[in-house]
Amino acid sequence: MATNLTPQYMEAEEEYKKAQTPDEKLACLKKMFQLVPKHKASEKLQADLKTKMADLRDEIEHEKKHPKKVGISYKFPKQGAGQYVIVGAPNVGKSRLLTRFTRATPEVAAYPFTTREPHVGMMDWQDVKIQLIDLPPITADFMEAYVSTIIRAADAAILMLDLGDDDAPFTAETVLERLAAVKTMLVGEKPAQIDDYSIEYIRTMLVANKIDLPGAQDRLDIIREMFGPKFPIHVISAEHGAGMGEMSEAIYKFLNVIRVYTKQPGKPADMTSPFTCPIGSTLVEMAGLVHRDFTEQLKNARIWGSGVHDGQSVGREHVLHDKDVVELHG
Ligand SMILES: Nc1nc2c(ncn2[C@@H]2O[C@H](COP(=O)(O)OP(=O)(O)OP(=O)(O)O)[C@@H](O)[C@H]2O)c(=O)[nH]1
Ligand SMILES: [Mg+2]
Repeated sequence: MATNLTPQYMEAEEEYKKAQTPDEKLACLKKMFQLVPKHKASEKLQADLKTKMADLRDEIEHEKKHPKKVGISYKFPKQGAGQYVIVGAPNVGKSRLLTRFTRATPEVAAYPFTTREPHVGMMDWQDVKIQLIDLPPITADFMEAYVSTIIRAADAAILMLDLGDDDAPFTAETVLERLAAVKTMLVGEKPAQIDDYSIEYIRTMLVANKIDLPGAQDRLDIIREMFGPKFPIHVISAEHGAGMGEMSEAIYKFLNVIRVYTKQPGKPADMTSPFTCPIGSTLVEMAGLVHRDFTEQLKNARIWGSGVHDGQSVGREHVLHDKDVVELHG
C-alpha cells in the first residue's frame, strides 16, 4: 500500500539525513512524525519513527550521563551544487584526487593511513562549484567513528580503488561491508522502494585509479565484471591526469541537478553564478532558492531556454531545464 508522503514530509526527511547530532536528528524525527499521514499504510513507518526517536532519546540521555571523552566530530556545511565524499581503502589515491580537482592540500604519500582527518575542497566545473571531502581510509580493522556520519550526510560518494593492487576488489568490498554494517549503503542508484528507513543509501560512482600502472588494464577487466552491474565506473590516473576531464563532467552530471540563471527586467542575465536545483524542479521551487518570499509571492516568470519561446511567460509549476534563464515576477 502506498504511504503517499507529502512534500513537507520529504523535506523534513532530507533535513533529517543532513542532521549530524542526536539532538538535531531527534528534532527532525519529531517533525517527520507530525507530518506523516496517519493511516494504515503508514503504520510501519510510524512505528519505525517512534523506535528511532526512542533510541535517540536513550542516546542523548546516555551521553548526558557519560560524556564522551574523545569523540571527534566534523561538520561540513554544504556549499556549491553538491557535496561528495571520497571513500576507499588506504593508499588508493583519494587525497591525490582532491589535490587534482581543488586547491586543498592534504598530504599525499606512498604509504597507507596518510590521511588522519577529513579535508575539504571546492572543484570547479564550468560555472558551478562542487564540494569534495577527502576522508581517512577504511579497512576491515579501521574506520574512524565520524566517517560514516559524514558519508551519510553527503549528496553522493566516490568509491576509489587502486588498479595497481591485485587485492583492490576485495579491499573495496570490505569498505562497502564496513559501511553497510553501520547502515550506510553505497549504491549506484537508490532503490525505488525503501523498506528500512534506518538505512541511508548514498549514490556512488566507482573510480578506478592508477590506470597508468602495469597490469592495470587486466585488473580493470575484473573490476568491471564485479562492480559494473552495481556502479557507474570511471577510470583515471589522478597522478598523471588521464580521464580527469571526463570524470569532472561525470561528477557534475551524477548530481542530477540543473543550472538556472536569473535576470532582472531590462538587463542582461547574470551568466556567472547559476542557481542549482534538482532535475525536475519547478519554477517556484527554484525561486525559493533565490528568495524565500518567492515561495509565497511568485506569480510567474519570463523564461529563455529549451522547450519555450524566448521570453515566454510561464507559471509557478513550469518545469525548468538545464541552463534556463528566468526573470522572476512577484
Ligand atoms: N602511479 C600512480 N600513483 C598514484 C596515482 N594516484 C595516486 N598515486 C600515488 O598513490 C599514493 C597514495 O596516494 P594518496 O592520495 O595519499 O592515497 P590515499 O587514498 O589518500 O591514502 P590514505 O590517506 O592513506 O587513505 C601516493 O604515492 C600517490 O602519489 C595514480 O593515478 N597513479
Ligand atoms: Mg589520503
